This record gives sequence, C-alpha cells and structure tokens, in this order.
Amino acid sequence: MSVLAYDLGAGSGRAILGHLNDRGMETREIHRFKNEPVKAGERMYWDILRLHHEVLQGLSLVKQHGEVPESLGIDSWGVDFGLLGGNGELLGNPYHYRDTQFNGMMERICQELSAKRIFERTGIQFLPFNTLYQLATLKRSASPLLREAERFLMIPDLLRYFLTGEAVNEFTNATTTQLYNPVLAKWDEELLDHIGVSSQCFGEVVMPGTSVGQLRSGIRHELGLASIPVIAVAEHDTGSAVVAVPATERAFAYLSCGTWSLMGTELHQPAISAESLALNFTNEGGAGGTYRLLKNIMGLWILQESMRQWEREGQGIGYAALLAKADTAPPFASLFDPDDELFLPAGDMPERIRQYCRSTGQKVPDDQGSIARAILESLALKYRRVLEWTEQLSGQSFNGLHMVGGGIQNQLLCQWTASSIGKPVWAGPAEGSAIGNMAVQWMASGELKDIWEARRVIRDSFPITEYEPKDRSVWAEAYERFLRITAVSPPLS
Ligand code: LFR
Repeated sequence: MSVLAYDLGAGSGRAILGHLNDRGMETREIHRFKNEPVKAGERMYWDILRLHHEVLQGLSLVKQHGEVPESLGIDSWGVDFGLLGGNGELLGNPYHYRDTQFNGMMERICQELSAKRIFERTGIQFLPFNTLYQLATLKRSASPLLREAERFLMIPDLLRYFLTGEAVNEFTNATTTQLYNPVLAKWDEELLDHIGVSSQCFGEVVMPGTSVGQLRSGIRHELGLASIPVIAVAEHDTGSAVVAVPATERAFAYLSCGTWSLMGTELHQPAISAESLALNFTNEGGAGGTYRLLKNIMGLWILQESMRQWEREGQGIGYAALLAKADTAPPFASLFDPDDELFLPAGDMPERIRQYCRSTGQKVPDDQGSIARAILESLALKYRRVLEWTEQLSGQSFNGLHMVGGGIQNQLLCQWTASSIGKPVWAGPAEGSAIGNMAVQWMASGELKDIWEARRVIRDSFPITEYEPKDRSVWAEAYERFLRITAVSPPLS
C-alpha cells in the first residue's frame, strides 16, 4: 500500500512515495524543490503559494508515475503560521521565524508573565521566535492582519487547507507555538488573553493520524486524480523524525539533524519541572501519545549560512570540498557556543564566528576549512553537553545516540559526535521526517500497529551506519576547554 509524504524543510521540500509490504518499507523520491525565504522591505517571508504550487506539482508527478497513493500527509518546520480572513482567504504571507521584527518580545512577555508561568502552562522551551512572541509582536505593532484574522493555521495546516478546504489544527505542531496547554489539552486561554489574540481563531486540535478531508474537487478535476484522503500526520517535522528513530530500547536518545539539531529523548508525559525550565528544554507533542523532551541546538544552519556568505562573496564552495578542507584543518583551534544568539539571524556567519573568537581570545579562523572545522567541532561538543543534560533531566542513561535526518550525510559530523560523546552513533535513516510521516499514515490505516512496530520495520528497511568513538582523551580535553570558553550555562538561570 503506497502513501505520499511531503516533508518541507527550511531550505528545501520533497515529495516521497512510500510502499509497505512484507519485505518492509521502500521509498521513492518523486519531487524535490527549493524553499527559499523571500525578503521584501524589512520583512522575511515564506513563499507559501510557491510551496502550494510544489505540492500540486508533486501530485501531478505521482500521477505521471502511474501511482495512486492511498493517502497523503504534510510535515514542516514548526512555529510559523498563516491567518485566514472571514472569507476563508489567506491574509498576507506567513513571516519567516528568523524575521528580526520579533526581537526582544520574548524578554518582554517573560517580564510581564514570568518564564515560570509560561513554562508551567506549556512546557515549551524559550525560543525568541515561538508563535507566542510572533503574535504578540503583530498585536503590539497593530498589524492589520490580526484585526481581520478569523482563523489561525500553522504551515502544514494551511497547505492541507489549500488541498482540502478543511481548517483544522494538528497537535504536534500546535505544541510548538508555546500557546498550547498539554495538561488541559487545549489552547491556553490565559496566554492568548494576555497577548490580546482571540481564542476564536484557534480551532479544534486533532491528533496525528486523523483523517481530515479529501482533495478538493477542483484539484481532482484539474489534475485528473481520484479522491485521496489527507491525513494530519505528526505535522511538526521533528515529531515525524522521532517516529522514524529506529530504536530498540524504550529509553533512547536521538539527534534529528537538519538545519536545526534537535536532541533529546521520548517520554509519555511532559516533564514540566524547575530543572527542565532552568535548562530550557522543551516538551513537544509527538505521535502515539508521546512527548519529546529535547533542546534545540543551532545546527548545520551555521554551516549552510556560511556557505551562502561565501557564495555572495564569489568564493562559493561545494559541500564535499568544504568537508575535505575541514577534515585537514588544525583540530580544536577555535571553539564557540553554536547557540549564542549571534548565530540566529541570517547573515555573515564566518565574520560572526571570527568576532566570537576574537572576543574570547582564541585563534581567529581565517580560511574556509578552519571555519567549517570550528563549526562542526563546536556542534559535536555542544551535543555532549545537551546529551548529559538529557540524561540528567530524564533520569536515564543512554548507551548510544541515534542520528536521523539529512545531516547524517555529513560523516565528519557523525564521527566527531561519537568521539565527543564517547558512545556509538547510529546514523539513519536520512529521510527521517518523510519516513515518520508515512509511518503515521500507515498507523492510521492499521497497516502498522503502533509506533514500535513502525520503528522495527524502519530498522529492517533502511541502512544504519554505526560510528564508534575515537581519540577519547583528546575530545575529553577539548570538552573541558569548550565548557570554559563558552561558559555554557542554562540560558534562564
Ligand atoms: C526543525 C524545526 C524545529 C523548530 C524549528 C523552527 O525543522 O521544526 O523543531 O524549533 O524548526 O520551527
């Protein structure tokens, strides 16, 4: 039985067809497209209509391949949204979470309400771009969008709405807003009241696996397609990725590695405590009654954005060539905290890294290889810090780390991560989010019993590469230095 998964990342999107039979799962990429943010004036937007167009394009390619999927699902990054007006039309273009208009709002709202109160109501980590702060910014700048808005939809909700005409909010993504109360199992009226946004805009929240409509007839006729049920999967890409972690043990640690690095473990209820607040961990909703106790780490964004900067300067370099240079650059010459807020907005990353190194009295990396090496080593060292915190918070100890997502194609990063944490890394599958997206569709149709059967089938269907730690003492020494340089302390303590 085949299903179609759309997985939209911050840089690109893909449509992947999955087949499930006695031999396991097989995937076939049908369509891959860019997802480039667009700057207009002072604002940074997502090109949402282009994304809708690419979704339709995917459907038409599926038809050309002679395939008829039994269902489809869409997952994407979290926090961002569109607003519908009274006539059901999209108001404006969704803002990109890295738009600088939201700067400073998290601090303001935390001062007004206290971080503790917000965390107790949501269990969600404090990131300056959470929907809570985006909406507060729009409200306080008297955005006309909020005056007209009647319906709030997250990015996959919105794309699903374009396909089906049904406006429904999905649970995993809803939790990323920091406006959803997992204890009360509903949108948090107190937080919405505080920022002055009407709770009327926020609809019913459905669980992953819910069937939420059929392709609208206009689309079916235009593309000559049969009716296809649209499933609300774990629509937050990280939620889908964690479904696809091929773990055997119930207590496992993962690192979902793409533009962001998301590291943590899976629980059955949110861990809302003074400790998780102090370490700024999150409790995002997952599929099958799970929660992800995890922390965002800035991830390969810093490397990707460095490559874009070099491109702008006419010094563009390919990924493989850059990693080869990083491999031969001097080790541990310059270390930095990837989660310093310096690295959040788009811009000249190599210069920001140099600035960080200057101000911490380190060697200033001047060539591409040294910069790439500094990024990858600093990420690997930060992973150790966050893995230790995950163990501390969850009271578990892990004998290795599962890495999923496109970032695992970076073998240097996988190896250095294993060396840094002193434990094996199991890397795979690379298309974690798309595969988790499919798994939820098969769970919805009863083809897969539950998340653990899904994980077993995934483990048997896709290659997993094991990396063993190397150079333990060198990495242990570097870690001590990393801790001193970055003085990595809980952001909210
Ligand atoms: C990863 C991700 C993270 C979220 C960030 C912004 O793609 O979904 O989980 O914190 O993007 O939405």
